[in-house]
Amino acid sequence: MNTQELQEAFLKLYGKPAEALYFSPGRVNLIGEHTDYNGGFVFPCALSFGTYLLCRKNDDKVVRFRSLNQKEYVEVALDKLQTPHPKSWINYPMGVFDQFIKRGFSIPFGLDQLIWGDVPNGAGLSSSASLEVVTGYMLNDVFQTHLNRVEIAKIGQKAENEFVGVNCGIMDQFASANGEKDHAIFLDCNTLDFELVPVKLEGVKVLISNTHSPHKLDSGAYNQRVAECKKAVELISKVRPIQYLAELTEADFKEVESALASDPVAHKRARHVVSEVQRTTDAVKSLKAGDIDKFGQLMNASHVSLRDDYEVTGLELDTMAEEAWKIDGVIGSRMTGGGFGGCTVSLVKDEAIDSFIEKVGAAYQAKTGLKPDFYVAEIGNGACRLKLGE
Ligand code: GAF
Repeated sequence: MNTQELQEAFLKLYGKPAEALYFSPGRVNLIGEHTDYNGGFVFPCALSFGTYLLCRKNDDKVVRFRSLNQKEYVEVALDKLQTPHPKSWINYPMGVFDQFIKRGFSIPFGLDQLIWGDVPNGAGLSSSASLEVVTGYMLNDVFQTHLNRVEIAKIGQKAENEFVGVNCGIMDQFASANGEKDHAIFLDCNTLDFELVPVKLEGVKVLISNTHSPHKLDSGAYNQRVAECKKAVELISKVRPIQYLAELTEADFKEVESALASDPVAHKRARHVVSEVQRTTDAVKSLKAGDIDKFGQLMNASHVSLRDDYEVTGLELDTMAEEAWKIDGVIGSRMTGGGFGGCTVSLVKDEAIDSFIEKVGAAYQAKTGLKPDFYVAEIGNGACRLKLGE
């Protein structure tokens, strides 16, 4: 849908035109996976697809949540905005309202909202974070709360932690709020310092491959990884007090890893995190130095570590990445996002894109029985307000 069609849909639904229109993107992470909640580095970029939100104030003292992607329509009284709905998509935006109220901001009047997104659902490209951030960006604008983009990202993350129950890190919301066209964000998830690094690669595209494998990033499997890392921190802290796994260099890890001898799972998880933080630092360095081949090798190594040590890949993601590695002109390929299904991200030379789609697509379908989708990523800007009437 284009924004004109969205405005028409709003008018049809509510009988009055929208007063404002907002957008916040999904993201793809180039490297640095499952490092954010461990205080480490990530390197995501915002995509050109994301979530749109149109709204209008009302005098009815209710907030209306309506999405063109979802069947369910919910109307919530202003004094019920902090009560989660059982198992509903509404909890993502409602969690953001909840965070605003918890910070002492009042929601003095009702809102009619219409939401629509073009991030493929359940693909691990942050449709949820884009919904949270577009809601936060809208509330900040409509109620003039003067929060900056980092605060809006933090609110989105807290909404997901507290209202939805996924103990995610800040990467997705941060990328959605702070993305910049043709740049990736080198973010230190401990300090939230970040640097925008240009990703305009001569003759190379960022290709996203959607496995369409049933999305298994439920809070259970994800939260289990978060808990395993916490356990590793506790065990290591008996010999060297740390707050986050990312505080350890690979050399430090060698010195303390015997503290994890009693828990081989925690040992593997920690080894992934410590090595992934190093790979992310090295990858950004190599990109800046123009050594794209090195960047690609680090992407491949990241996938192997997520497969063997973090165990968040599975048949579909492994097949997609491993088939990609066989293609001439593929610089690197790895799973992206939380895992357990979703997408891979690959750097592919222009001339190899067609054969990638054909060969990887066929091999993937033969091995998994699933038909994949491929998108050439356009790296876009972070959350914004769009002009109406266009
Ligand atoms: C999901 C989470 F939401 C992020 O915070 C991050 O942990 C990612 O998985 C893995 O890197 O997208």
